[in-house]
Amino acid sequence: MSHIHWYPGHIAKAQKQLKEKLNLVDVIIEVIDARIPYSSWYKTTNELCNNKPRLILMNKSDVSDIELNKKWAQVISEKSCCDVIITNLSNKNDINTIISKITKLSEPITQKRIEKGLLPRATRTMVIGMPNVGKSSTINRLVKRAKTKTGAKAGVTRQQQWVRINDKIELLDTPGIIPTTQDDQFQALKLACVNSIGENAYDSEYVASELLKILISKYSEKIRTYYNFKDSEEMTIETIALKKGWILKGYLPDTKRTSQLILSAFRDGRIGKFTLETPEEYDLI
Ligand SMILES: Nc1nc2c(ncn2[C@@H]2O[C@H](COP(=O)(O)OP(=O)(O)OP(=O)(O)O)[C@@H](O)[C@H]2O)c(=O)[nH]1
Ligand SMILES: [Mg+2]
Repeated sequence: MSHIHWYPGHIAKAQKQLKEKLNLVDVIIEVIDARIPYSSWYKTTNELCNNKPRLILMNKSDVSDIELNKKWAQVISEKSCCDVIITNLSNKNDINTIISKITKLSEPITQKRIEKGLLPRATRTMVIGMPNVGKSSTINRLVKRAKTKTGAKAGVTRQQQWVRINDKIELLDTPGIIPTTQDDQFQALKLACVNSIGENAYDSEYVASELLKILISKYSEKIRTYYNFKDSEEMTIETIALKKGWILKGYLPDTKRTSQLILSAFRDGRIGKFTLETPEEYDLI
């Protein structure tokens, strides 16, 4: 089995910087990826963030399983004891909900400042999450401008950056972090599937073939229809390559290209709206 080396140096630095900024911020927004809610969710955020008021955004809901979105949001809300909002890039309705939740979470802090006779100031909100889950895109949506850099690969944000959304709220964008405590290879595999791990850290043929197995076990009909496979036909990277005509000289299947095409079709939601894990698999229900 191929090993996934998911811990690049810039993440260690980012984790240190995150801890340094903790005392400055009032509220934490944690962004997770709705296609892998369990694997992209920090189970230890409370300890990591000194029990600061927290809101979880389950993002990329446009490319994940609608039924599982609701189920996961409820489970994560119960387990984390904080509100979970289902969000995606093209949804405009969630922006006001996010802003009003931040305001609500910051009320006790504002109240304390008033009691201490301190001047009111904007609520400082730190946006955290694993790489590529959509932290910077969410900030841009909240400010309605491309204030932060975004991109379809892990590690686009390299440095922390403050962004003001109005005179009441400031947001701190942070580089995506995979916790050092996460060494579960199956979770690492799923993080690779959603592009949360830099592509130099893994073998794309291995990740695509494992993704294919998960999709066949969970969404067999949709994936067979997409690649035009009958129930009786075996579906592998090789057979997909041959069927699609992605072949090399000598009629050999081009497994490298096929793997990359399977990964990008999944990541873009072209095959279907898929969620790779259920709460039952993790004994959460
Ligand atoms: N389909 C879909 N794509 C999204 C959504 N939100 C963000 N993206 C895309 O996901 C990619 C990553 O978004 P970013 O905002 O850069 O992610 P990030 O969490 O800031 O990533 P790092 O800075 O690398 O940690 C970009 O290509 C975005 O366009 C969403 O809700 N749905
Ligand atoms: Mg970013």
